Amino acid sequence: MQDSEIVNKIKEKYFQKFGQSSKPEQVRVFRSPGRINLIGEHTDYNNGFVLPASVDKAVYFVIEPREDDQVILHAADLDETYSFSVEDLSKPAQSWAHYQLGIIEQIYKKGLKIGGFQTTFGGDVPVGAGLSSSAALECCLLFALNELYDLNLDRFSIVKMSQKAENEYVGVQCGIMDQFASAFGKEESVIRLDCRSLEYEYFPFPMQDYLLVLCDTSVKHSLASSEYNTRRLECEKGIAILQKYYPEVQSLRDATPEMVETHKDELGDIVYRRCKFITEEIQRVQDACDLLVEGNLIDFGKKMYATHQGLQHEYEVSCPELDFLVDQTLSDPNVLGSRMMGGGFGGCTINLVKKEAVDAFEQKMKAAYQEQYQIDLPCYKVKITAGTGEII
Ligand code: GAF
Repeated sequence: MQDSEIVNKIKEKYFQKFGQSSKPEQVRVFRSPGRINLIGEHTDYNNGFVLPASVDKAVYFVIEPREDDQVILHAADLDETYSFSVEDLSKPAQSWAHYQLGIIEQIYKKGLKIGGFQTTFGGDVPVGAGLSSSAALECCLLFALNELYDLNLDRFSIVKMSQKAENEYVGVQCGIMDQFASAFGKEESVIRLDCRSLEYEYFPFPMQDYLLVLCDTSVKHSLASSEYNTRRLECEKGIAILQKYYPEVQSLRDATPEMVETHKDELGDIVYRRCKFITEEIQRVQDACDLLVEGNLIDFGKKMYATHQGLQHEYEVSCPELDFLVDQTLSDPNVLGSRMMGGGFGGCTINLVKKEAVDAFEQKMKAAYQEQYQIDLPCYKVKITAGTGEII
């Protein structure tokens, strides 16, 4: 669906819910996209590099300030409402509202103030598919409130506060990649982000004759969040051991695959494999960017496969459904690269597929997945679009 169609639908629901505004100029619309990640998985919380981009699936808020202190959140897709006083941040039963309350909490933690507001929000980022609809929600609301209440926050603050909302209020210990990609995305470009310094560079993504297609396993194994936290702890164990020999290693970003190899025995099998993957993956992002500059999509695709191998066997965050989908592409000459994307244990694979073969690719993947798991496989062709902003 086009942006304008979705916006019209959400606007319609807003006016059905709240009636016509007495000050129509105060009703504004904001958009934050979901994200993909080409290479650089689980490297963000290791202070490494990532290569995400924001896509043409987004969250939209139709929003207006209120004269009282009430906040009315209306989730268009669920047709559910949660209302509260702007100063009451107690956790509601509706988990979808935690992201918005987390944002308000961060505004207070900065010593800033806002008044009441009413909003209808919705969009087309598939939930639970690994496109980070949660980061899009957080960035969109904070960007909107920043405009409505002149909070004077720059994009970096919006990103950091959105990540903190997720860490502190929602309780998910995510890194910074998703919020950064949603806020800083640029049309037809991937972002190489240094998660330590937050320096970033855009690389035009030369699609040539290829398209990016996501294949959504439609599963989310319950291990996802506990294993995510376990991986973080395993990386910390690795750092503590490497630090004994290399005091300059403050995070795995400062370590090299050679250091990890040298201390293989002391790291032990599991921590060794985690550290090996992360140090190699950080290097892989840099190499992948060189390939983009050369326009070498063939070798770029090989890096995507290498990332998947590492995530499957060394970092162990894949799952049979994701591995199955990647395996299906291995003998397909129209696919340059395929890998699981995001935190793992479900969600999507990202595939670089020859344009003219995309329809056949989708059909083949759907049929194979149906036969293996008796599950329908949604496939999304994604375009890289701009990051968070107002729709005028
Ligand atoms: C999830 C997290 F939210 C990100 O911060 C990142 O760690 C990703 O998993 C793995 O690369 O999306």
